[in-house]
Amino acid sequence: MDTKSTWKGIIREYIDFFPITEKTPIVTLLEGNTPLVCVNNLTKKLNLNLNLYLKFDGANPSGSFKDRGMTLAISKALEEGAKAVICASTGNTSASASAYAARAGIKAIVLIPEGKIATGKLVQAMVHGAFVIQVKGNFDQALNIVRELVKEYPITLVNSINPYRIEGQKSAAFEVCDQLGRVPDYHALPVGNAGNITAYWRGYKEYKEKGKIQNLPKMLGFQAAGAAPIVLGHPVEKPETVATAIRIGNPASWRTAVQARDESGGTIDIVTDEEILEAQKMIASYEGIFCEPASAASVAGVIKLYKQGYFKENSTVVCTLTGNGLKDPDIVFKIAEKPVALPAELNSVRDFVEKIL
Ligand code: AN7
Repeated sequence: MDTKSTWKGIIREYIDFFPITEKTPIVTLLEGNTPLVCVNNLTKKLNLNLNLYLKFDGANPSGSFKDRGMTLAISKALEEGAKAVICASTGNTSASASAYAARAGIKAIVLIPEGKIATGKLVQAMVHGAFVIQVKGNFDQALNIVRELVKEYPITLVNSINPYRIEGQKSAAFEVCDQLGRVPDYHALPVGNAGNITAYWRGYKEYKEKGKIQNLPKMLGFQAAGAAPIVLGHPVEKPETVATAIRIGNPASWRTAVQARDESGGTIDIVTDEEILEAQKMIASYEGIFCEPASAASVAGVIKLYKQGYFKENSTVVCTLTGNGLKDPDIVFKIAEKPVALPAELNSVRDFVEKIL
C-alpha cells in the first residue's frame, strides 16, 4: 500500500477492469475519486432546466484527467522494463507523464509546441525532471515525430495511442455511475486528440456489460471552432484556439470518437473561444470551480445545445472538467477585471467596502 488513504487509486479500485497481474508494479498517485458536483447556481442563472453535474477531473494529482491513463501506462511500462517514456503534448499529458515517470524512477521525454502550452503545465514537466523539448511546430507535428522515434528506440510512447492510456481513463465513467447512483442521460466532454470521449464510451459500455448499469448515456463532444477537424470532417492543418489543450488538428482517436458519437446517439459540435471563456468564467464565479479553458468547452457546448432545444427537459447531464484552471492563469489575468490598488489606510479601504455592500 502507498498510504493509509481509503481510496487506493483507479487501478486498485477497479482492478477487475484492467489488464493487471501480480507482477505489475502499480505506480499510483492515488488518482481518481474526483468530485462530481451538482451545479444549481449556473442552471438557475441561465434558466437551464437540467440536472447538471460537473466531474472535476482537475482535482487529480497532476491537475488533469490524464493521470487516470498515466497510472496504468506507466505501471505497464515499468512492468515491461522501460527505462524511459516519451510523449507529444499540448501540456497535460506531458505534466502527467513527467509526474508518474518521476514516481516510477524512469526518464520522461516530452515534446511540446513552443509558446503554445499553458505556463503551469510547462513548469510541471520541468519540476518533475523531464527532458522538455519545445518544437517549433504544433502538437500534430510533435506526435508524428514521437511515433517515428519509438520505432527506433526502446522508449515507451505514452500518448493515448498507447492502449493502456484509454484503458485507465475509462475509470472516470465508472466513477460517474458510482457517484451519481445512475447513468446520466448525456455526458459532455471537450475533444482534442479524442482519447477521452473514446475512453468514457468504452467505460460506460463495459460497466453495462458487467451488469453495473442498465443503460448508456448519449455522448456529447465539443471542439474549439478553430480546431474542429471531426466536425468539419477533415484535418485542420493550422489549428488555433485559446484553449491550447485542445489545439489539435488531426486527432489520433478520430475513428473511435465518431463511433462513440454514433453508437450512443450523441453529437460532436463546435464552440467558439468566446463561448469557452464565458463558460469558464461562469463556472468559476457561480460555482467556485476553476477549470482551464479547454475543460469549459463541455459546459459551453451544453449551453449552446440547450438553447437550440436539444435536450429533453430535466435531463441529467454530466460535463467533465478535464483540467485545473491554475495551470493557465495567464488567460484569466489578461481578460478578468484587475484588482483595485488602494493606499494602506483604513479610510480608503472602508470607502471601497461601503460602495460594494
Ligand atoms: C484539459 O495533453 O492532448 O480528446 O497532449 O488537456 O482525450 O485529447 C490534452 C487534451 C481536454 C482533450 N481537456 O482530450 C495533451 C492533450 C484538457 C486536455 C483535452 C485535453 P482528448
